Amino acid sequence: MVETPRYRTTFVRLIGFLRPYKLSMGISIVLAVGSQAAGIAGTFLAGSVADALHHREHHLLPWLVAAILALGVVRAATMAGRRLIAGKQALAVELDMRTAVYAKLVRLSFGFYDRHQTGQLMSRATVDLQGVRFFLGYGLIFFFQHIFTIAGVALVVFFIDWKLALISIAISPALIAVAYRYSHVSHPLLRDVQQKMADVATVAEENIVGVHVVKSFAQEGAEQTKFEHRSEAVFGLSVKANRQRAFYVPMLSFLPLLAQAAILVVGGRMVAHGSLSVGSFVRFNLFLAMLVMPLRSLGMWIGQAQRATASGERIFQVIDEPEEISDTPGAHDLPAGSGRIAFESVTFGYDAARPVLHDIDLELEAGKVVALIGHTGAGKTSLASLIPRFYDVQHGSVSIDGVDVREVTLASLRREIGVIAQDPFLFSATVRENIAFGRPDATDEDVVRAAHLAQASEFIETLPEGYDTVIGERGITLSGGQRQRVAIARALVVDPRILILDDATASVDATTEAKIREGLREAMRDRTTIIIAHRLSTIALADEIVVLDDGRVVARGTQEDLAESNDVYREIHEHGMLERVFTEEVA
Ligand code: DCP
Ligand code: MG
Repeated sequence: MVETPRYRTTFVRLIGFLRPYKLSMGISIVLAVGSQAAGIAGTFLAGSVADALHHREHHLLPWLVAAILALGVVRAATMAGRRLIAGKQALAVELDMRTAVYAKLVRLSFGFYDRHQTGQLMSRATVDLQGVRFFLGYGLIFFFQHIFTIAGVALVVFFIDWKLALISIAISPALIAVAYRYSHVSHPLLRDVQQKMADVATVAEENIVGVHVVKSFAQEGAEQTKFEHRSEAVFGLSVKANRQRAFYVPMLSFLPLLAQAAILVVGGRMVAHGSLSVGSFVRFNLFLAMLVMPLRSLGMWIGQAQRATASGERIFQVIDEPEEISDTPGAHDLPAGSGRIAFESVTFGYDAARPVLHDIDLELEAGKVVALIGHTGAGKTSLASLIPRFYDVQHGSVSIDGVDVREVTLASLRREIGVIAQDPFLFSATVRENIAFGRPDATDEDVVRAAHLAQASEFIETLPEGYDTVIGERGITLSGGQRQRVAIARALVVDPRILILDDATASVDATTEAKIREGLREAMRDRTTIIIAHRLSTIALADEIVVLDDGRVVARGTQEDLAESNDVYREIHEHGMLERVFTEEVA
């Protein structure tokens, strides 16, 4: 059953989830054992009925039947109690595990999400949790119940006739061997099935999220083929697993029948010779029938434990993932300040071996607006994402008002930084809830004020239910420019010291862009603002421009300075969006 130390560790850790439920586990096991004991006693009395009939002691019959019935009631009552208690505990364990996984998922850093596919994570949070849930909830209780039944029945049959008992027990080693073999071959296979299932989830997820791309390139067919291939891989492996099951499971239930046949032959002869009572013969057969189920279930249980452990391994991989970005011991809140940002010899790469920012020294004055420009891939977004500590630098430091961002708590740091991403994500909730996301206690006035600053209030008021309109998947769809303005309002409602706008106006037309720009002018007042921009009109908002090229700061200055001295600036100016917008504006 146990293959590797890692496997054993995972198993032990899974069991650890039961620790808070020791009491209810204990009670459930006692009840489970109690119901089995009542079953064994009842079966024993059934043999006594046969003896009573054989010896014509008819007056005993009513008593025996009453006792059997009473035992039946005890059995039913304990079973009901066990189901109630164990069922609740199973649900509670599931809740705990789910909470542990999600608590980890929300704490994990951007780097983790860069490295993992959404489908893989979703499958861990759902399919794998399911695999573990049943096992942890009921598995162990069943295990004890089966073990008790097997041991109890074995004891009773030895007491009746040890020779017959030996015959019936003789089959157990073979049974255990087959069960072991089964779990041994099934574990790696089942893990592969789980893995391939996650692949399927990934393709499905990408096709749903990326439906626009798939359709606009008319790749439905190709994507379907890809999906089918992955699904077929799951099918193939599952068929293989099914073949194993089809062979081993019947085998596990057939072996005990061999023992039963032997008992019928040997025991029958003993009854004929008078060395065994009819009652004991009946008991023996009933007890053997009673053994078949637990023995077989034990085999199944091993398979289930295997599956749960395979799932557990994958869940623990998430739970064990180091939190790359977390509060350092002794972290304090970001002290009050005006928002001066300093990069000192910063080198950073998503993969430490491949830096995308090299030796950056940059100081941004408090309350000023800086436009960050550069070719695509120059490292603009990367540089900006170091300020809220979405990633940590490999060398050097990033500080705000003289304090290294790694020394302060993430919560206090991020509260002071409003980030508007290149493609802002809005929740499927009301406009109000989206704007108040970073400050759930924001009043209606706060929300309206932020929307006003972001030039969003006008269009929000024309929505069917104003600020209570549900947007996103469950509601109406906003245009790119509208989403961007809601995102700006969301950033402003927390009143951050620092504002980072990543290409915030790239996806909107010139008129909307002009409106957003107006909103920004207000929003940027008294904040240090970094605008990653491509349009000259947006860049015009800035007090200063910083030019990044290939991960290095190559120039900084005003528009006029750079127009004369900087090649990158001129190049962007001549080719990129800058020129186009510029002409549009002039026109
Ligand atoms: N990069 C990476 N992993 C990520 C994000 C980026 O390896 N999760 C790489 C891709 C680029 C480099 O880092 O080679 C810089 O990427 P940026 O996103 O910082 O580049 P820009 O923001 O300047 O580009 P754009 O104008 O296209 O947004
Ligand atoms: Mg970018």
